[in-house]
Amino acid sequence: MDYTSGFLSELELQSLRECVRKSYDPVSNMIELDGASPVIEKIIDKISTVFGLETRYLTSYVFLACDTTMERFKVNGGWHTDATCSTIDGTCFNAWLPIYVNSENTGLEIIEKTNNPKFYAKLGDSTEPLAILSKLGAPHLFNASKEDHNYVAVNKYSGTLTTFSERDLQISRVDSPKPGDLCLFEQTDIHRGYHTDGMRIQLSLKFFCNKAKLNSKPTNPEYKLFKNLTGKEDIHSFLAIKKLISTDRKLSKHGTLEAAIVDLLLRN
Ligand SMILES: O=C(O)CCC(=O)C(=O)O
Repeated sequence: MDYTSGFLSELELQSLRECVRKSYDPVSNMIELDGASPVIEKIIDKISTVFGLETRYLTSYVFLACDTTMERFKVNGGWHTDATCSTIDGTCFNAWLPIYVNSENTGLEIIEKTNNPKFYAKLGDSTEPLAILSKLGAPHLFNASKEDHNYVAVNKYSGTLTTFSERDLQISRVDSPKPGDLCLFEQTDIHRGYHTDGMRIQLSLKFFCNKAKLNSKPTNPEYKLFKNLTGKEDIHSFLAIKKLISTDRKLSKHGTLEAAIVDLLLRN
């Protein structure tokens, strides 16, 4: 991973906040960032400098981290890989960029492949959909395990279970980020946000390597439907169709409240 403190200037940050305020739809946390292309270009340049890879922008998500939104991670811990890495066959990056922070205890943890090669070798292909559950949340999955592990990674495609403990892994951390800082990491690196007290509003902008293709394996469940409907192969059209066929337009109980908070906190 690569961390840059003060990646955005105050002016760039203000303009990005304004884009988020205008585009935020509380039904979905996927966000169209109209007007944010200078920031997107800056991130593409940064990925090229640090990782030596040419990438294209895919989409963005907005996160509001507060005690209520983090509640659902309490049982299973929140570790995950990003779903886009199962849609795309090739290297994908997550650009984690806080735009509002008023908490001292907030940040990100990443289990990087480069620092934990043996662990990832056990997991198999890390683009395959992975669910990570804790002993507290799924005790029955630990019955056969002789080890004193507290997590299990379930590869839903290959059907393999890998138990593990955080104490055996090298975990990279971003603690107390400031708005406008940037953390770049691969989407197949298992990660989670952590947070208590106050609020953090943050963007996760997704990028994919120029050479990447749409994943045509069965691990991408909508691929065949997309192909039948459009005959196309490009990643952006796939994402548009995926959005179109998604029927989940139910507003969360907190949805309208979250929209009001995001709007209020991001006013410059
Ligand atoms: O920042 C967070 O709390 C979660 C972010 C995350 O999971 C992501 O960017 O994929």
